[in-house]
Amino acid sequence: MHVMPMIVQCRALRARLAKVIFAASAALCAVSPGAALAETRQFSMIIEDTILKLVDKQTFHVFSFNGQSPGPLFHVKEGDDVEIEVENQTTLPHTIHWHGLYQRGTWKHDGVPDVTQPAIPPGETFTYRFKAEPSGTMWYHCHVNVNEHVAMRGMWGPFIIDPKDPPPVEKEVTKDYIMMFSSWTSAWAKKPGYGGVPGDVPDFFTINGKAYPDTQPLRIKEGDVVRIRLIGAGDELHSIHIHGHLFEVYAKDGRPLANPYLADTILFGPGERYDLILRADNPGIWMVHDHIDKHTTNGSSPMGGMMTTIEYEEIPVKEQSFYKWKNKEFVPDFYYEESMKKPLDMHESPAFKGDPAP
Ligand SMILES: [Cu+2]
Repeated sequence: MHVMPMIVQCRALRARLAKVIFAASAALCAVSPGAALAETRQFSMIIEDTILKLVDKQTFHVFSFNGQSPGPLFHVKEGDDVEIEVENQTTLPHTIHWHGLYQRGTWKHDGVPDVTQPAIPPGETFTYRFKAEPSGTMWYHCHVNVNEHVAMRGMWGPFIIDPKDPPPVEKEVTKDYIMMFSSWTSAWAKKPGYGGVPGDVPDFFTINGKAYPDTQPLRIKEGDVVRIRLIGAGDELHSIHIHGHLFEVYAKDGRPLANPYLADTILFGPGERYDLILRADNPGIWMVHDHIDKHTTNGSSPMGGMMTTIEYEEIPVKEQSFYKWKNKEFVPDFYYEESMKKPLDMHESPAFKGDPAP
């Protein structure tokens, strides 16, 4: 009964101690400008059985990271040495693959069972060590039974690596959002260890683990330079359309494009990432949605799934009598936008926490 909280406390203490050491080393670095020393960053993550609410009454048994799905944000700098201790408290084996990272000289930390390591058995811990490179929008996910663990057990999270020398447009960004897309087959919701097989009919579709109307608006203001990082974390194609604007398709899989282009709709598939730059110049309330129409349903009900809005501060939302979200309770950090403003670290978000599975 008391063993688990003690382990957690120990971990928290260790993490805090590590932070103090790193803060001290960072201060030392600050007195030698130009040294540009890579930092070592240590984190820990526990994989747990968790019940996540997708929307309304639809819950799903997931394997969460520190109780949340999507998992915590890892936000580090290019060249940092990263150590992540992963403890498996579920009854099934898992690994973590750091999608997009080079793993030069550390291929045994790429997180693929039976290819780069044995899977982490229930009750055991594995520490991943690698250099944060290349820069850009990366992500992490389990690589055991990906058809189930990634496709419908919520085992993914964002891994953002800031470039050492950011291009000018990145310095202009005022709001930075992360959107992870995934689909779910409710027939398997209560059957961990099963599912993700041919014949599945996905019937719930989420952005950051929630389906409309339980998603959140992107709150911006005129003049904002908005970066939106789209991550195909699930098993389907998506065709995301943003109303009222053209955005610049800025980066693909973390790499800035040689020839960025303007668009209002972007198609991407499982595993892909696109970074969009949107200049906020058209105050209003604007729809953002997947144009693959079945992805905007919840079960058999229309007007759900992968939909959200952009709300400009200039528009008094509560006065729009027709607006579905006029009285919505706003949950910040739903797109990691608050965490992205904080110092480099691992950031958890209450917005993504579920309940412990019985
Ligand atoms: Cu797994």
